[in-house]
Amino acid sequence: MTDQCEGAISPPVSEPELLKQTSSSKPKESLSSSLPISQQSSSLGRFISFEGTEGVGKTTAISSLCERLEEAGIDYIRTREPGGSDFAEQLRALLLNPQTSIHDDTELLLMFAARCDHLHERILPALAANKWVICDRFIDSTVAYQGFGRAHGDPKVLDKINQLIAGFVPRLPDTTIWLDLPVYEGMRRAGKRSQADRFEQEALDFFTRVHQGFVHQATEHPNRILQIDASGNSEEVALRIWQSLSVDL
Ligand code: T5A
Repeated sequence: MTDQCEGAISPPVSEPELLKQTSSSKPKESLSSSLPISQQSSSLGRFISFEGTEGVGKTTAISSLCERLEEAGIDYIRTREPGGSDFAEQLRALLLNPQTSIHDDTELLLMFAARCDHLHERILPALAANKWVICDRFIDSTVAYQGFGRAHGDPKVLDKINQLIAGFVPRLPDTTIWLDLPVYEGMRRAGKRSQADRFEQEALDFFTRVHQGFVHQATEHPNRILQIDASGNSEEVALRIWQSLSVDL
């Protein structure tokens, strides 16, 4: 996961720092009048997740959005899944370790165990404090990766996932930004990095199914999930996201 924002001067953020990263808590009154998001919505905590296949540019786009939120004086936390809380980050390390060998059901349950801790330790408290939560991946990744990538869209597995969501996820994102890009293009972008994690080692057909999973989710939840064209440079993508959020919020 990269933390550097193309086109903006922002130093790389280490993973522990990323976990703690919040906005500079500027007062709400400094909200610019040119901000496309209404002033009314800025006073409420918003939960925005980012989704997509490998390397589509979520981390980069989140950095751009966070810069805009800071400029607008909106208080936010930036987080990610799997991970985002101390315990969930320990599970992340196990889940992404190429040496880890586990049953698909174990992987699914660990994703939810991590999510449960993340929700109760970070997401829900932040929302209760009227902060915005910007989260790199959430439930739709589980449907896409475990439901479609691993289980080929098996309705029984999708049903299990939906039951876990209903039972253990008390708050869904208000808006999900799905960065849509041909799978091979995302892999090309991500492939510039040296070491592949446990998921990145999967073959192209796995990620093709993952992409189908995001298509499935966008079809099932058209009001929550905004499909954003992730092609073009990072500034173009950031602008599309900002304009979509201004319409949606
Ligand atoms: N997972 C996760 C599950 O299986 N189930 C679940 O329930 C959950 C929550 C997480 C893994 O866990 C799996 C899915 C994942 O495999 P991760 O490290 O968070 O692992 O992996 P990714 O989310 O895929 O993160 P990546 O860093 O690989 O991809 P990003 O964040 O989408 O992309 P980003 O911004 O790092 O960009 C990748 C490269 O492209 C460049 C960047 O500079 C960077 O080099 N780039 C662009 N290049 C050209 N044009 C643009 N517009 C660009 N935007 C970025």
